[in-house]
Amino acid sequence: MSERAAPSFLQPPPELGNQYDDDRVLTAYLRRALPAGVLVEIEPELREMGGLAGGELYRASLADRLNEPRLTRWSAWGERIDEVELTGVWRRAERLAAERGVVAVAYERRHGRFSRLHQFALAYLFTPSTDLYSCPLAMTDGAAAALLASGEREPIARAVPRLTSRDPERFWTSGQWMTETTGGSDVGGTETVARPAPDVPGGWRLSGRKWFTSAVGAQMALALARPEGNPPGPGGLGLFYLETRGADGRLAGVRVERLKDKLGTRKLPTAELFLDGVAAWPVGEPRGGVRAIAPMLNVTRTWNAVSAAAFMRRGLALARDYARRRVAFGAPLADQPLHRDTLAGLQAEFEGAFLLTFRVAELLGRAEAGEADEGDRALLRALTPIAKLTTAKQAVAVTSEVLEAFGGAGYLEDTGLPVLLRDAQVLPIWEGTTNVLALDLLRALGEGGVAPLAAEVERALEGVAGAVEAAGLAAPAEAARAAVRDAGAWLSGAARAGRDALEAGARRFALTLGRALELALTVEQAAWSLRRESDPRPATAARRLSAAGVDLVAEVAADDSATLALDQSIAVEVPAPTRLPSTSRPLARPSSR
Ligand code: MFK
Repeated sequence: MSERAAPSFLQPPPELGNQYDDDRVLTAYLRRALPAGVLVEIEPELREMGGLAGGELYRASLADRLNEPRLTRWSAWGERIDEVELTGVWRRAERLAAERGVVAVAYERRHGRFSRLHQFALAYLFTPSTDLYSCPLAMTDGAAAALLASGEREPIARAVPRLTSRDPERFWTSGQWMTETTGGSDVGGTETVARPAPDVPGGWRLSGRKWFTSAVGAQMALALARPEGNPPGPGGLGLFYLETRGADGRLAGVRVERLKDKLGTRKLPTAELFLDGVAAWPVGEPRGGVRAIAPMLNVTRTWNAVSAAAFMRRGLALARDYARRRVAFGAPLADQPLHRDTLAGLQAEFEGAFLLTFRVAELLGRAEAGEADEGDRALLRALTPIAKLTTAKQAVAVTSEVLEAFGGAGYLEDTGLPVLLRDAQVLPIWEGTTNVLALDLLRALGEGGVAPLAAEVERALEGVAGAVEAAGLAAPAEAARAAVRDAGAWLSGAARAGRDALEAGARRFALTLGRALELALTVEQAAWSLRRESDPRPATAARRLSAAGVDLVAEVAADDSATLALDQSIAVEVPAPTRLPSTSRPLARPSSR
């Protein structure tokens, strides 16, 4: 038997270190945002999670690459069982998440208003090495928040201690069952019916098909359904609490029709379910369900932004390490100007996304600790959709570039790189698309316009003057202010022009605000890092983010959009060409010499 000759060259693969210690952006931000005593207390947990994320969990997720959850619908003897077998990383992640309190920390509130920063820092480290186990955690966190906001004593007493437990044997995750064939965005079309059930004390039974539900392994779910006799549309929906399994541990009143065949997030058992009279209890009045589930949406959207920042950071950590190991044209990529320039642009996007996301976490923590004033609450409401939509788009763009930074290796499945892009692609879709979130921003701003966002930019830029002059930050600071001013002027004009004009420009408006806020928050961090730690790197990121462009507001006629989007020709009158006077000459003539 002939042996293959050993290759003359072997490329060392990228490696990860401790993902807490190596993350200059996370660690500097926490030093700025947390009281020193809080940081000293939580740092060992973060460091430990960073070690797992860069070591054991990362290796486990690479080794488990080809595994996917499996649905077995029938037993050998013909019984309908609908068993879903999870992957090894997921089983490990479930225990770890409970033990480390990746949800619980936010509700234990050991550090008052800083508890959300603590929790989301853990989640950010945990996410990129656990095959999207962050999805059920996001739902679990959101369900706990929605139940607590409802004030409904029974489901709170039954579920919240489990959703926030650190004991893996007691820990429950929650599903969020909204999407039906009529739409994941327009949930007002929900066809699932709720009927009072005399055999269920105080309860109802739900029947209908949920087309796309998060992780089917959950022990409970919050579901939207229409109580029989309620009017059509979103106003007629109720929010219901249900438990998925009976006392025997088997699914009760729920059939798993199939697992969805998705582009990415393939470790996540996203399922199509049939609710066959599952017992459920209303959360609040059996109407106004959209309003009742909104606290869940806002928490899961924050998780979405945390995941976006985490994926970008993971991609950059790998690409940066690889740039030092990969030699081409006689030099490591890290020493080549164009490669460095490319990575620098990505790093700036990541830094902006990170700071915007964690500003939302700060405000959420403040609100939950009862320390938010009216201005903070208005800002949190507006920043949540802004952060979700802006960071999700950045995550797709950045992970796509990260793959390119590896050349052909970035396109090969067994490097473990392509999954970064596939998984990131869900972020602009999950929990509200970019357009749905842009419209939500209009809803959130209401009559008040951009005032809370302009105030936030001023807050971030307050007191940075000396550092601004020193590090070339005046232009980025002014670009952030000008973009918010421009967005405000556009909003007033579009509001006068009518709803169509407002909606047509809503995405550009929202992304402008997202980029402007990222820039202002990056300048704020830059000034602090310069003054307190003599670190010029965040200032470089601010200048770079500014150079990449902030203001996307543009005057686009709604008719033009309709024409281009649908490629429809509309009759236009074109004036006859004006004849050039006979004396005029062509602008450029080939030289006769
Ligand atoms: C690791 C990553 C984590 C992520 C994993 C996720 C996996 C899960 C997979 C999925 O489930 S994806 C599907 C997710 N679907 C959505 O996120 C829904 C997207 N659609 C929307 O968000 C629409 O804007 C919405 C359904 C809310 C529109 O519904 P309506 O009923 O037409 O809205 P309406 O009437 O304006 O609002 C009803 C009430 O809710 C109003 O309050 P009032 O009744 O007091 O006036 C609104 O102000 C309130 N509301 C709506 N959105 C809100 C909100 N309140 C606070 N925050 C919000 N975000």
